[in-house]
Amino acid sequence: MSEPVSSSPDITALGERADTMIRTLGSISAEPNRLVRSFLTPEHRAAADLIAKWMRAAKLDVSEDALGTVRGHWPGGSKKRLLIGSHIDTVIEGGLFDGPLGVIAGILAAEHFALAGRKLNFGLDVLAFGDEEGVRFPRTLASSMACAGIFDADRLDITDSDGITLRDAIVRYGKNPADIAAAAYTPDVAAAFVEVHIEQGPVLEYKNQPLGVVTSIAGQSYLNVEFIGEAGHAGTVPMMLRRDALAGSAEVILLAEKLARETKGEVVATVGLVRIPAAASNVIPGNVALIVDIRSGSDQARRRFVDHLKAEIRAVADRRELGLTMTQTRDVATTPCDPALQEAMTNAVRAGGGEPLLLASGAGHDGTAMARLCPIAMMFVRCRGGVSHNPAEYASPSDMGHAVAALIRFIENAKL
Ligand code: HGY
Ligand code: MN
Ligand code: MN
Repeated sequence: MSEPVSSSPDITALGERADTMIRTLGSISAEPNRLVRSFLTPEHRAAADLIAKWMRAAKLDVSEDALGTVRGHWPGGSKKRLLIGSHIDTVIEGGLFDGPLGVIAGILAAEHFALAGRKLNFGLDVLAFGDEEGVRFPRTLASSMACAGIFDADRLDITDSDGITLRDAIVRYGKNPADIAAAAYTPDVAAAFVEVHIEQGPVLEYKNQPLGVVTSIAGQSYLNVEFIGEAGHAGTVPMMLRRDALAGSAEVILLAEKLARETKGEVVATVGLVRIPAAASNVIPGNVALIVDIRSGSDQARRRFVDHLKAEIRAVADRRELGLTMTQTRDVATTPCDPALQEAMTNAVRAGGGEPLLLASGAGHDGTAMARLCPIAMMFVRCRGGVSHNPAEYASPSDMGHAVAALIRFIENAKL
């Protein structure tokens, strides 16, 4: 009996469906006026249920692992599986496309084969991870790490801002931490991991290309800095007698920006989170904590930058007679995408008429964890103005349709 043949992808219809699904998923939020969907929350549950419904409609076998990753499986002719996925959690006041696009593209691509009853030489697993943004817990990628078999159990004791441990959050979500190990794919099954993601930068738009192929995912360092000064009355303490922890923090924020600018693009540094536990307009801040997010495509440049910034932060503390605690809570190496998969992805994109750009990703992705399990590939999709982590985030239905069609071609021609 000849193999069933799936029809050639209808790019317009795929793009419109992707857009409708993205907007439907985007309506699931913890807050009415902005998109907030964090790990192991009721909103994560509702989003996971919707993803599972879509997977079942696509004729995929649906399951969920101990960290809430929703898995849609289409069996193939061997035990090998192509893993396709991204995340469904968001930053606070996030955009609709960062993460969900990769899950929805995976569902639509897998559906293309499943509805036609087409068996490939390998199975397809579409994965919806719930912990990529790291908004709820201070360490991130828990769900993809569990799939990759590199989940470290000591993170079960980290707590969110309400003091709830990851372990308790898993139990409250209805899962059993004892089942985390069973979530891991074995290398003989996981043939490759592919993620479709918005570029979150301006290059594809500038070059007028709808799709790109990712070469590597930038390495990341996190410096958690806490200054301890002396709280005081804003009206009575003379300026020269103050030990103002927020003024010291402000110096660090501007230093990180200045030093990063001096690297002329090699390193980027951001302070996006400052905590002032006893903030009041008429109190000299006595205690301030901040996180410096440092990224680079070069691990050497990033680590050199971290050492330099650490020395400067110590100098600020000394000069201002501030107490200082500084811990490096993240040191993630740059993750290369597999060269053979990059070529396969380039061919799949080119067959759609584009001339795919090769781009490094400044943003982090679940692929960093999945690369510890199997070779990875990423496809970038143009996003308007390169805007992301912002409600204005936007990818056109046409570009999303092209992305799904390219993913289908990638799957059709994959040699795993
Ligand atoms: O931080 C990142 O790059 C990703 O969006 N979590
Ligand atoms: Mn993302
Ligand atoms: Mn993101």
